[in-house]
Amino acid sequence: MTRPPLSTLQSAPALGNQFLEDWLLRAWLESQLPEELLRQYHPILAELGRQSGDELYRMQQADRIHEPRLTQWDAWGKRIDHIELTAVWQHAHKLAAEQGLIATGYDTSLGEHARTLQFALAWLFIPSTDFYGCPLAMTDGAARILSDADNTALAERALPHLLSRDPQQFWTSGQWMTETVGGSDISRTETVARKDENGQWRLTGRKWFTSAATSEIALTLARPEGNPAGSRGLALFYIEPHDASGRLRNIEVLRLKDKLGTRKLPTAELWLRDAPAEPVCGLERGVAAIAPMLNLTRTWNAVTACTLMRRGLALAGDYADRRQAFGRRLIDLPLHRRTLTDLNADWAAASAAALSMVAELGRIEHAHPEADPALLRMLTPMIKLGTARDAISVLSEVLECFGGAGYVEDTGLPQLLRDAQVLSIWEGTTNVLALDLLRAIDQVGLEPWLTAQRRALDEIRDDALTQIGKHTLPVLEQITAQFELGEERTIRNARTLALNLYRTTALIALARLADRAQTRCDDSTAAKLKAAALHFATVRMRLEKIEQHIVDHALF
Ligand code: MFK
Repeated sequence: MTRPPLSTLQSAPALGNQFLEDWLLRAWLESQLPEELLRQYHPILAELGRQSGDELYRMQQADRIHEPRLTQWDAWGKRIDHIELTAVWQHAHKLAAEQGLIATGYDTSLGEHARTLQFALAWLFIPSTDFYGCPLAMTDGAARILSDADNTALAERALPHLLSRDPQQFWTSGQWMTETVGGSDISRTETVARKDENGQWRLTGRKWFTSAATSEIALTLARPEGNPAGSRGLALFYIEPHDASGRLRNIEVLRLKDKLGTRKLPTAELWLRDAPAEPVCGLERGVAAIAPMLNLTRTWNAVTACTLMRRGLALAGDYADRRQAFGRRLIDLPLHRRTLTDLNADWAAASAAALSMVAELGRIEHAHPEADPALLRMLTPMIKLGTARDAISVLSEVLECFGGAGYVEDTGLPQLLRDAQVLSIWEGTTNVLALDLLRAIDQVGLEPWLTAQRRALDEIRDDALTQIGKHTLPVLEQITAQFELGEERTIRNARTLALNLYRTTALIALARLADRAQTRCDDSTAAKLKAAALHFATVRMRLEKIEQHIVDHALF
């Protein structure tokens, strides 16, 4: 048998230090943080960036075919419902605690920058840990709720674990919401809460999609017996699913979900049969009570979208530098270079939007006088839905940048696209979030958003960057002026409105970052950011037309 000559083999893409090579993340931190904090965190981020591109990435690839395994019965017939996690997940738990992936966000000594630093760590951690960011997102949400809930007993019990940097003490939290009646319309939740003869609350119902089923605690919704229908009749409960010996407490794991992506994540279907639970904050208004968790997991979702795009683009960029085709490196082929430019501009705009949302969150939690909760209420659904859609389209193109190799499982590349697909589903689909955005606009109007965008534009000094921003705002003011809230037409246009608002927000955030980079970053980084902003504005900004007269066509 003749073998092809070895010289025809070309090398695989490789990753360098994922912090030092990430010009956008570094520019963001340089433009946001006081010098002393930057100096303090630079070595920490550089070390995590090194691990992310080196041993964590190698470990992830070596562990590629493994998935969590559910064993429901032991050899002697006892029900055990044990979930065995993958090696990456076991390591990720330890690393997340040690690196303070949750604790940093609640470190009051970091002031308004706590969230920026927390999500900078997450930025580097997420793409190399097989979606361990999912339980971290929910843990963050639980920590927020328990910090604010005025329930001293639960706060004293759980918060030291959720905020621990000791892997032995660190707990993660699940969020058990979706039931068979639906993941979007939570108001129809069927799980019932009743008090037993000892005064202990117990929950009975079937939770259909519970991600990170191995977490030490979970927040969940149930309807106390006798409460009215609808979301107001639901209450928020705290659960510790396992007893001290690790056995589930009146909970059965019916199966692990056979998902398109995020396959390392043990998403389970659970049956609660009088599972003991504690109310977190009263016995009604459960959806409102869990909303802070939803908003935080949506923030993590947006950051995850950007980090997955970044991972795909880092690999595609490296590959383009080494792969030869048509007598040249891919990067020297004009059309390939242009494609990578388009994708990097999309990523840069998405990232600037997501990171500015994170900064606003940090300012609000630190009671910054200029921070505006109404603005964040709008930004969260808008940026979650926009970055999720970007991640799916960018990562689909990233796979194409590798030709056939992008379609082959053992390159590790297809997983990127499959995982990204969950981002527009988990924590609210595009349509649900578009409607949530309308609800937020309905409450406070567009003014908080317009004010923030105008203020950002006013700060821009560079001529070219000023032009692109200024061009966009009047268009948006015009479009939004045509909206009549509550009208059927507005609801039908909600997705278009949301995406237009998202793209404009992203462009302005990127233009402002590019402008700041001119005084705070090195010339090469500033030039890259300016190029990304101009490219996004002139080539990639895709404002969609709002239809004033939609008629029902007989399509479906
Ligand atoms: C990581 C990988 C994961 C692996 C696989 C997972 C696959 C997918 C699994 C899933 O199923 S994920 C789906 C998760 N589900 C969601 O994220 C919920 C999506 N639905 C919504 O967000 C709906 O908008 C909502 C459930 C909130 C609507 O419910 P209602 O009952 O119609 O709520 P309503 O009446 O609008 O609001 C109730 C209260 O909550 C109001 O407060 P008040 O009682 O004071 O009036 C609202 O203002 C408040 N609220 C709702 N959304 C809020 C909020 N407050 C702040 N922020 C928000 N986002």
